[in-house]
Amino acid sequence: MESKDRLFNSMAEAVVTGNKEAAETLAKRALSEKFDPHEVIEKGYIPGIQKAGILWEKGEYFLPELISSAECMKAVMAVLKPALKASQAEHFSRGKVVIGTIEGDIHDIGKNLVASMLSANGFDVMDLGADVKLERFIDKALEMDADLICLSALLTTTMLNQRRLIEMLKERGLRQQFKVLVGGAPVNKRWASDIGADGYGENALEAVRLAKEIGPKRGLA
Ligand code: B12
Repeated sequence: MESKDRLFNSMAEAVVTGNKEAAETLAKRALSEKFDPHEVIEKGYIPGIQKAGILWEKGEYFLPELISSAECMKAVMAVLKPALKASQAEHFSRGKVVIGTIEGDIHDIGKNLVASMLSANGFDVMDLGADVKLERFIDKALEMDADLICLSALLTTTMLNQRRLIEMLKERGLRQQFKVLVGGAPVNKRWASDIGADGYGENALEAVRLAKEIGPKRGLA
């Protein structure tokens, strides 16, 4: 147990210091020791990017450091993704999801995590990336007859686009056709209810729980 905690600490440390090689090596080690990839992300790596964020807020880190930490998260997710998928035993689709970081916003670490977890939990996920135009979310959701649209926003300015997207769905008479989940650091339950979203998830696990609860039109969950 103690060694597991030590491993988690080393993972966080690798992300904080932007040591991509160490971050990847530790992820591979965790896999070879058969650790649960969800736990590894939640307890090992997320605390690292959060700490980098705190150092940035304190003015001790600047953009280059933050970018290095973000690169570590991406590298680690690439290593862990197959294991996340493999940990999902069922092979039916729980529903179709369109996900992306909203227009004007390039933060994609949290969105990637949510997308990976949804996919690992049996959803068909179409990840549109970051800085996604509002029309594109709607076009794609229509094209694939999605159940859920998941919108990530990390900036107080871009979270306004979550509201805008819901307005656009209403204007086009499509609001009933898709459930909309919102998330991201500045977002909360109150905001979700103010803008008429169907749900707010504080983290990736919560996103999965909500998606299972409210998601599928076809009652597969
Ligand atoms: C890493 C980071 C960056 C990286 C992003 C790299 C990348 N590829 O994503 C870089 C360095 C590029 C960056 C750039 C900028 N950043 Co920045 N960044 C951060 C930082 C430190 C961490 C974000 C993160 O990845 N967290 C870890 C992930 C795992 O958490 P998360 O994103 O919150 O996601 C979780 C939940 O929110 C939830 N979730 C997320 N999305 C969704 C969606 C749904 C549907 C659901 C249900 C749940 C859900 O689940 C996720 C997993 O648990 C935050 C600080 C913070 N406190 O958030 C600042 C922060 C978000 N950035 C900030 C700023 C200002 C910027 C810049 C404008 C800086 C600049 N001057 O250029 C630019 C943005 C440019 C733009 N147009 O987007 C501010 C925002 C302030 C504000 N109030 O708006 C913050 C808060 C830092 C600060 N305190 O000043 N940033």
